[in-house]
Amino acid sequence: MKKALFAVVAVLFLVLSLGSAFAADKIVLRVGHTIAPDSHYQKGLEHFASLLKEKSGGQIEMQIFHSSQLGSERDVIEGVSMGTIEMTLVSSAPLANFTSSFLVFDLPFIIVNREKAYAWMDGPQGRKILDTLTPKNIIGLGIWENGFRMLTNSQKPVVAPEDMKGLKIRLMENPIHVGTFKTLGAYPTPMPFGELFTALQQKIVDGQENPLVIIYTSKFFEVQKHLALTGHFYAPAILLVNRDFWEKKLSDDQRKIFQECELASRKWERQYCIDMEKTLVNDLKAKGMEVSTPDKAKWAEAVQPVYKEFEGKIGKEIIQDLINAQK
Ligand code: EAX
Repeated sequence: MKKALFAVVAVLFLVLSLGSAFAADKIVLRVGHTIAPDSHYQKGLEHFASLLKEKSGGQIEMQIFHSSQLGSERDVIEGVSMGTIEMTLVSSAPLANFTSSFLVFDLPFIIVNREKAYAWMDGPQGRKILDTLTPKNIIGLGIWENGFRMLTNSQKPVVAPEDMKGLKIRLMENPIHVGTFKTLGAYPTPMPFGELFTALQQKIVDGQENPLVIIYTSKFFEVQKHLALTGHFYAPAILLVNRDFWEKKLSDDQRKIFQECELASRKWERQYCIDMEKTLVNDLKAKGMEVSTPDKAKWAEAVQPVYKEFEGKIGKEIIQDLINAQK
């Protein structure tokens, strides 16, 4: 009897100590983003978190912080670089402050074929661009999607490029975006996303530009009447991880699991964006927005000088390569 009791206690002890050993091994990472809790970023990251949990047998736990809780995009990029945050998903545009290699994506109307552009971003060219972050202590895991950016404003319907003259437009902090809107005769006002809704509400700016999914989930329709389906920039979303976390905290097996889950989630998130877009124009109309469909060819022509202005900084070859890859 005593022996049996001893055996039970011994087994219990073993189970408990193994359990706490596993608990000690458990890896928790925080990921911060600036967009709404029902956005494509949040959904994609939630998908990623649940895959990671499942494939790692519960060893890797990802905690997601939406709505700029961990700071603006500039803040979270710096946080990942310094290791105060493990991961973030951000538009490529604010990365211009850290490396010039992402600038090619900021050129207006450069992305014309989503599928082919995905292949280019997922291939060696995309990898080369992502790897320019390594010296900044950042690992670029993959290129997800924010989306084609559309223009909204509170003043008037926008159809022709000339309609932009004199409008004060909030932009991300990016020299090509600013240059593009200057070329159109607008007043560009760079500002972090977290301040945008209030700025629109208080009419500090007349308008802004973002993908439909953000216009909808951030409720910009409450403070913006006019929506123009310009699709003038394509914003890739870059998944960034702190390099020390990546190289020192994760085992080889865990890194492999991480990469597999990331690839699956990237595809899932891109498809989610494409699916959402199908209904969003109607959803925004139902919320009271008036929608115009500008002639993109005219807009592309109007912003041509931007290519000349920035091609030296970006590199003619890479611009041509991205264009050719979509033919
Ligand atoms: O990365 O700031 C913006 O307008 C972006 O679209 C947003 O931060 C998502």
